[in-house]
Amino acid sequence: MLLYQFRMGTNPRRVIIYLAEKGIDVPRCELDYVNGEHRSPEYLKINPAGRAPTLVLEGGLAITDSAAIVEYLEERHPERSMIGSDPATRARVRAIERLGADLVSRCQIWLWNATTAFTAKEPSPSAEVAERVYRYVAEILDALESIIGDREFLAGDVPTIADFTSFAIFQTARERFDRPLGGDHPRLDAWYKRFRARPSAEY
Ligand SMILES: N[C@@H](CCC(=O)N[C@@H](CS)C(=O)NCC(=O)O)C(=O)O
Repeated sequence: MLLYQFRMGTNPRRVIIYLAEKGIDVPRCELDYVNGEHRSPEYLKINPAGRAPTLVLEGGLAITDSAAIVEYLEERHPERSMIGSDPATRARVRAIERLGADLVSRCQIWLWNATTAFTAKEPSPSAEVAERVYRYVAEILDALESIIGDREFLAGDVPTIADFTSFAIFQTARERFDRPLGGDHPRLDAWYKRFRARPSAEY
């Protein structure tokens, strides 16, 4: 088994944080983002989308999506579930996790425009586009702020994949790009700070 990753990439970090929380590990291959290793002919044979993470299994199957990788690993390691131990809980966790996945996608377009770090994706970053897209980001922040209520984690009182997905994009925005994502949402802000103190959140 081999996990292709960018150590600081939002979607790879959904898997990296999961592995740390789960207390398991897999061999890793760090891709060289700056030099475009993820777009090399060799890597495109493994993941035609040229994105990370990818988990390649012993038999050669390449799982090319962070959520699919996490679900696969959960099935292989069902002990101490990170999705929930009954159907209703799993449905709830997955619904919140998918809201987080939407947040990741919207934030990516926002960050491509709000910063100059992604010229390969957005050659003409635009503050005006960033401001407009941020409205779609805020819509999901408002929903998550309401969902978390007074609980410690997004889906309840234990950490789940719902936390890992949303936390990764908060961390990217806050720590890589100095944008206080969720800073104006007091419950999410407190959740972020609590989760950041966990060893799995080490950057
Ligand atoms: N749906 C995919 C998205 C993967 C993705 O967009 N990864 C980003 C890093 S966070 C990437 O590889 N970007 C490089 C590119 O698109 O060129 C997943 O969740 O794994």
